[in-house]
Amino acid sequence: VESDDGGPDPETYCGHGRGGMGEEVKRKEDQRFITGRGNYVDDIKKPGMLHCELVRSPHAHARIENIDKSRALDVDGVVAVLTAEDLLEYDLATMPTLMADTQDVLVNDKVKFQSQEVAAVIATDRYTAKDGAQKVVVDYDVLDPVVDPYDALEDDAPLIRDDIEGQEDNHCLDWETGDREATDRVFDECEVTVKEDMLYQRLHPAPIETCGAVGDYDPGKDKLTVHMTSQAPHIHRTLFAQVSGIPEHKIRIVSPDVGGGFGNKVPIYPGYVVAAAASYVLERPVKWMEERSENIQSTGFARDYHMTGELAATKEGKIRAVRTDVLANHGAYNAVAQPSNFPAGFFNIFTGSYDVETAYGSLTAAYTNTAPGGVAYRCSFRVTEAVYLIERMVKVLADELDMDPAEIRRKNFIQPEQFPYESPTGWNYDSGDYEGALDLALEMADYDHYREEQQRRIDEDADKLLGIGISSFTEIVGAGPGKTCDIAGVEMFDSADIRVHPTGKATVRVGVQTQGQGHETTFAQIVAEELGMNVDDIVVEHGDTDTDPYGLGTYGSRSTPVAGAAAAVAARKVREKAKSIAANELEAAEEDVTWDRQSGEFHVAGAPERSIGITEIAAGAYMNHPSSEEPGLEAVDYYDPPEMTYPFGSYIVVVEVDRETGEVAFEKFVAVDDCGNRINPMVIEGQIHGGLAQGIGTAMLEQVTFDDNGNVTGGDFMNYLLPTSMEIPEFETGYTVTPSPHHPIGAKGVGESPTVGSPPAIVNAVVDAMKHGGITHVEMPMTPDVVWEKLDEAGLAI
Ligand code: MCN
Ligand code: CUN
Repeated sequence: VESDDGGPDPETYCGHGRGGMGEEVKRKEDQRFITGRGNYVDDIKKPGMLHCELVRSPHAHARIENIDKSRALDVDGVVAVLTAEDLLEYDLATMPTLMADTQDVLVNDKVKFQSQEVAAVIATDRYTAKDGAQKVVVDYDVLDPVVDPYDALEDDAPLIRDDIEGQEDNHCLDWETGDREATDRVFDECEVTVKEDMLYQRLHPAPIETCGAVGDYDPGKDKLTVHMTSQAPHIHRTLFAQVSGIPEHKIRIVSPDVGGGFGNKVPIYPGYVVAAAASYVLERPVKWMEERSENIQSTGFARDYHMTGELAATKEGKIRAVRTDVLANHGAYNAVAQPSNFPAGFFNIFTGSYDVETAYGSLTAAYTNTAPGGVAYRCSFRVTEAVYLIERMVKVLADELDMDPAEIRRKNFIQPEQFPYESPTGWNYDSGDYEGALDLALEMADYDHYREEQQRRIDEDADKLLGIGISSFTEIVGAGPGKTCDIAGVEMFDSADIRVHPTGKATVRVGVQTQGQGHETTFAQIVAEELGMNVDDIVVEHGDTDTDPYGLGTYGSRSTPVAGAAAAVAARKVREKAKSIAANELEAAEEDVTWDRQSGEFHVAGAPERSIGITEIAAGAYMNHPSSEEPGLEAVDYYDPPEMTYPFGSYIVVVEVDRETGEVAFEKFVAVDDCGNRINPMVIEGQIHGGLAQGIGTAMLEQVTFDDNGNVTGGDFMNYLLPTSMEIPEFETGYTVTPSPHHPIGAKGVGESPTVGSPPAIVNAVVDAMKHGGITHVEMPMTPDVVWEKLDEAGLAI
């Protein structure tokens, strides 16, 4: 359903004072969050509820020889101890991962990563369950672990996946994209080539709320209700039905308030299955709630991409080809959370914002004795890695040619008139104006001034060096289309269901799931805009498979591109019917009635005083419906996007590097984003701030590391360093608006842009500060010791 009045032109979406598109509406949900009235999984208490604690393996690689439950069962209050043997009886000992691998729910034979789930103790309260868990005696035959993906692919590496028939080594998968021959040819003939190895380190998504579930099987209704921390309740229900054999209509998944997801809550974890299975077996509600260190050690991690990047260019700085090779650590199972057909996610967007002739990428993934994962933490399905690769390489090339990194980008940008643009790896970019965003960022950053200041400090041999880093990234968000993107076979569409009630208020239900992004506000704004309603008259619901239309969930910044589109289209369907009712109420012919976006009312052409708004129309729909229409006023839309959306931006970071200590301080941090038409600028600003903070964490502090035994070194926030307000500088944000031509309201996603775009800008800045010493790369996280080593190597340390 097209808009009948010229939207998605940004000019028409300028705010009409009712809380529609473009207005800084305060987040409706914050009232309950900031007054402690949120309702999270751990807030759920049910009569007779039992508590579950998992026994986790202290070894990364070990065969289980025996499990003795007896001492645990002797603990007063322990109701049951479950092991794989018990689950086998119900055919629940294993579960499929989102990439069709098979993961143990409770380890049957061999532990494959430290903290893997071995047994579950169910007791009357959490403390008793914990006591019981400590009394489960597991005999392990400890095997040699391998945690490094390079070591894992050595001939003499211990075989991790002996459960897969025919598997002889730790090789997980190979993947390639682009044109190898054409790319090699360009590299052979090109005047300038550059190459750099870089690690995008393993990260932890770190939501405030850890994962948890309350399973509640009702034998009277023969229905299983699972409250769980889920970014994708509907697809989780489908998977639950497939795994358990319980018919799908007899399962209800409720994802109540979710305290941050960041991709952590896309996969299904054994704890969810155990809580649900235990409630089924015991016929009592069972709660499982993860502790912080369990979350850090076992949850779906992010990145762990060992990349080699290469560019081929002319002496003038025109990039002709990009080549990359990656070794990916997938952990013990292939359990990345991404569309089924994309074994490397959307990494193949690695030509970024640049118009290059040809490109080729290859990737190998390895199994290791580490927790599974790879796609999480505001990553847009591995666009983080792709953007890091290309934005780092452009800087490497600029330094090789002694060119200004802004200038070299300008020379290579895809130009506005080239859209829709097909990339050498087959992506179809919808729209962009990369130079516009870069120009604005340069101006905001006072770029020329800092370049002069940088040189001055070098000339004067100052103690603190200055570095300026740029990243001009392009993202790809909003999966589907369903024909290319699916999760476990289900096409990646999304949905919205709008019901306008007799008094003119509305309930909107969507198939996506907010974890803090503000959907209760922004989806209401879309509907308010398209129906001329006041945003306060609309309530948005989500996260209940019994009541919401089926959707694929929130991740990959897809909510606005897909469910946002569904909300707009559903609203326009309601508006179609509203028009007929308006004509009836106004006693005019339908073709004489028009809708005015400014006033949000229908009126008779040529007689603006004869107008009618949604309240009267709703009354008409229920109390005086025209004979040509059914009573009621509602519509549902299932939206399969024709394409993805390609938000973009330019970030400029100025850092000061202390030659004595290796410490890095932020002087300036400018972020210009373009997410097409903006629904709520304040929500976007919040998304950008949060994501930039996580980008700073990535670049400066965060990394999941392992010791030689495969233990996560420091599974807590004393060791896994998250940035606090002390480490976060003042951000200066700006924006441009380049609407998506195929999205009903011209919007693109934005939730992951700042995390995707900022790490390369920060690394580029630190490298830039030392480039006169010949430094071409610094690995993340750039802690003072790492930076000092580089200063020392460059002869710049004092
Ligand atoms: N928005 C807007 N105008 C646009 C685009 C978006 O006003 N043109 C608003 C949206 O209406 C929405 C928010 O910005 O309220 C983010 O929208 P979108 O880009 O569609 O992303 P999603 O809603 O799908 O959120 C997912 C994304 C991802 S994948 C991760 S990871 C992440 C992120 O959002 N996790 C978050 N931001 C997070 N923010 C919080 N607080 N908590 C998380 O767990
Ligand atoms: Cu990759 S993290 Mo978000 O897509 O849920």
